[in-house]
Amino acid sequence: MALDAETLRQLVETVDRFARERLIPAEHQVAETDAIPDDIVAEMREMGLFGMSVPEAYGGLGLRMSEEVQVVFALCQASPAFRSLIGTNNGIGSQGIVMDGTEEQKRRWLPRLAAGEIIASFALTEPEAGSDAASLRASARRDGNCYVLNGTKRFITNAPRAGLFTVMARTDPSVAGAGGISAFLVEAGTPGLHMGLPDRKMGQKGALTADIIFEDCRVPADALLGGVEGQGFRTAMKVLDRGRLHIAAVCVGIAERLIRDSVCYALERRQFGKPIAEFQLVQAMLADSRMEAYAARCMVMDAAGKLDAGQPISTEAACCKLFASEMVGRVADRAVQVHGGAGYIADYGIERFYRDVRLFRLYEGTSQIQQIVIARNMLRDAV
Ligand code: COS
Repeated sequence: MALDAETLRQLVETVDRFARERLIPAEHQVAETDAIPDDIVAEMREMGLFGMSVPEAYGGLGLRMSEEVQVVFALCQASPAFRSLIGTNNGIGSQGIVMDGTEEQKRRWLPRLAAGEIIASFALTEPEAGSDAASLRASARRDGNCYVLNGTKRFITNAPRAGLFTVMARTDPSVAGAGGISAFLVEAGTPGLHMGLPDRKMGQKGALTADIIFEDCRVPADALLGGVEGQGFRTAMKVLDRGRLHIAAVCVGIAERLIRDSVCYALERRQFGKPIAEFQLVQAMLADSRMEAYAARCMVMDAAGKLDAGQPISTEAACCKLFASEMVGRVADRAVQVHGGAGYIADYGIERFYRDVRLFRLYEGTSQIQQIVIARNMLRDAV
């Protein structure tokens, strides 16, 4: 649904205020406890944040991508842990169902995902299949009216909280690559589905990941996404195209927060008898960060507009993810530099962002995978 300009402005303003008044003050607690307080989760549910990308017909806000990214810019001025909680329900955890699910699967799952009643996870990566996702080994063997799943999935975002997993598994062992892979909707609590301990990560405390292990996990045949075998990898790639654009928007929001904090600090902090903001070498760092964040924002808005217009955006999404995730790494590095020694001290929060943003160059496809996607598409389009 295209919101009218005034409704969109109000939504973005509400999320902006929520981030400033509720989320930023809770960042330290989230990092210390590795958990998001229940009252904040409840408020996120009430605001509809779990269902931004779910069509209105299934209980979501049904935002267009160009609207969703503007909400994400505002939300992501706060720690990325908050976005991560709603990220899978809006992105990789729900979009497979939105794009390729049967009507029955949509009716069964999307309203609960949109309401934030359950959390969705996306289980593609395995111990031996990361960037080379099509080499995954998890298997789903047909047995009467069921499929029997076996295998291990690694680094699965929100797995410890999830009520529903979209699991990519090989239904046709005779096909080595993408064609033998199917997607399944597996409920948490299904016998044979085991959860690993939450991973101990470099950053992004409060955003949980874990292994999930399938041991003769039996799911009904109607858990097959879209009811068609052999489509799982293509679904995953389409979901990731959209997800990469969303992550680029996350990077823009965080970069803008870090720039704001750097400007405030540079105006307050005095050395050599004046605020460090008056020194041109500090100004150069601020200006470079502003320039790069602006470029990334423009890229994201352009690609989102193309997606809304129904154009293919595989190349644009990879460009956005590549540029924005590398950009926010540089911005975070400069933010530490502007803050000097304080940038290295936990109390100021800047070092936490420095660690948090490192993940964006890795998940939903490394920077090198984005380069491959962009170059492959260029070469394909040239012939
Ligand atoms: N949209 C729709 N279909 C796509 C697609 C896209 N963006 N990208 C690929 N496909 C289809 C291809 O058209 C092909 O279909 P056909 O068999 O019908 O021709 C199939 O998927 C296989 O594509 P391809 O041959 O390009 O697959 P590769 O094994 O070479 O892998 C990369 C492609 C490397 C791009 C893919 O494995 C990838 O993105 N890896 C990173 C995975 C990732 O991001 N992991 C993060 C974990 S999730 S948080």
